[in-house]
Amino acid sequence: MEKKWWHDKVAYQIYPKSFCDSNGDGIGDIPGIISKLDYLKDLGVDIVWLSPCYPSPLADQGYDISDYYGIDPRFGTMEDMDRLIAEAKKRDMYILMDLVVNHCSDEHEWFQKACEDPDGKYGHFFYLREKEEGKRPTNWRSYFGGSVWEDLPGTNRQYLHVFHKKQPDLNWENPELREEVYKNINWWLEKGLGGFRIDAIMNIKKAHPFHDYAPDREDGLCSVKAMLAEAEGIGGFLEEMRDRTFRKYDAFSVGEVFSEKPGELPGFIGENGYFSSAFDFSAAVFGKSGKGWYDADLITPEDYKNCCFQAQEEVGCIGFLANIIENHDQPRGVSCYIPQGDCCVASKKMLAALNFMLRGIPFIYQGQELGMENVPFSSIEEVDDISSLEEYRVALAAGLSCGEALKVVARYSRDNARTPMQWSDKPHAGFTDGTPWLRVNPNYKTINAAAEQDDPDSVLNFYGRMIALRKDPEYTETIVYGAFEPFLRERRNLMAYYRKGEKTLLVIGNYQRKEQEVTLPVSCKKVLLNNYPEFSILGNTVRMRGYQVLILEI
Ligand code: TEU
Ligand code: CA
Repeated sequence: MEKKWWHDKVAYQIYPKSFCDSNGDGIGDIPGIISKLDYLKDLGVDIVWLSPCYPSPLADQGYDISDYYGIDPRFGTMEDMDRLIAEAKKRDMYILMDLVVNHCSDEHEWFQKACEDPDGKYGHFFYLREKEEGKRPTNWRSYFGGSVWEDLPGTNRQYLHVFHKKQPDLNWENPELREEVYKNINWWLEKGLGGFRIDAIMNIKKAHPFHDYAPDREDGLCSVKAMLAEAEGIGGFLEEMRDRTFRKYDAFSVGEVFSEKPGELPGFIGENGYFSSAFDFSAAVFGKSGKGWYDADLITPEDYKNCCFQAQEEVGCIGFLANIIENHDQPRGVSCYIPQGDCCVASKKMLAALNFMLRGIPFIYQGQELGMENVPFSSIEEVDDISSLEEYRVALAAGLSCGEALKVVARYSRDNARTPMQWSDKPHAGFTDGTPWLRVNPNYKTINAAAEQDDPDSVLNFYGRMIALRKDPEYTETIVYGAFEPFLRERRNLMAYYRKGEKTLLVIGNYQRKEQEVTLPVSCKKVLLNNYPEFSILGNTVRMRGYQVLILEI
């Protein structure tokens, strides 16, 4: 396999609105990000992905873009952005922007022009259909609830939106639209960006001609996913995009790729794939039901192991997955993947190491390195996220009480990941001098960067050690390129695997509160990382404490 500059990198996702506020307006901003670049560099981060900071009405927190060539004044100026790219470069770091081109905002100029003249050039940038009284063009339900069809203001048409009605879908079948997208990507790459994270990309190819599918809920609608499952030929668009943009700049691209069809992985991230990498969402989607969050199954340690292992085995050496514990759309990983009641410093470190040592490119989401946890919501009024509010409604409609519905939303809400970054024990966790746009998690007094920097046993310092190990020239080849192979796969509440390259490493996590004995296949040469002070071995048998994790060279 041809080596690429991103293979051995460590990436970090910033949610700009909640990362660091430099001017006291309660909203994180680009100058705030610049002020924390040294923090990220010290941690060992190479690639920084920013969730959208383009001009946006923020109907979906910036995933509704009204100008692809600008920076929202809330987040700063284009000069700030240029400075961020330059400051990152000085530190050998790369900035990724978020590429949101399945849809734009209904406040984008293209959409405004489509409303003025639906038969003109910009009408063809969207999916428009003739409006028929009392009838929708199709019965598809949008991701955020309700029909995907909405009246095009001032016309006799309706437009398609698979997400919120303020996010009209762009018509990728139209070559003129595609040209606009490529022009924009190249404009940013010319500025010296390292690349892009590519949003919701599986939605750009629709199944034509549009038709109804069997309803899957009482609202008579069916999930838009039924249509996407029938769509063929996304590869044509993605190849064209790659060749016209990323490839020319040797840029890194990581796709938000959901539910690709069996056998499609090599096309996406293989040697000549559409993207450099794609996120592994297998644990994030585990147990989710078509009915809604209220019907989801909790994930157990065995399930988590199986999700990771299946994804690793499927990808093999085809390419590199982007491994995540959480992102801005997910609850905090430590609150989901660690059995309830067992979330503690040791178990957080165990989860971190088990995920981080998988083959692929590790992506850390802001605050994950501190062990940030879900929020104790006490009322639905505290929830901002549109998808959580819809899921609350769905849960109530299914007969849950307000209290039960709130519990469901609290478990899965995207706001869990969107509360301000916890920098210190100062007011509002040191995120802002003003009033934060979203409430700070009350646990910031103990879980915060300043306190953890001073504590050698903190989650933060454990992340630092893991990253340092990945960058240790003795081990880089094995950790980056070494093959993944399960160890004692059938053993309950044990998640263990080899990484086999120049060296052989064994990663072992005792995924339970109880102690557990593990007999090593050969003797241990060296303990590279341990989340406990002790390492108790007799012969080749290790006695592992609750939630102990070990990275061994054997
Ligand atoms: O998410 C795409 C996606 O598939 C979402 O439906 C996801 O499953 C949902 O957020 C769970 O509640 C991307 C972005 O990451 C997300 O923040 C945006 O809301 C969405 O696209 C629309 O741009
Ligand atoms: Ca600000």
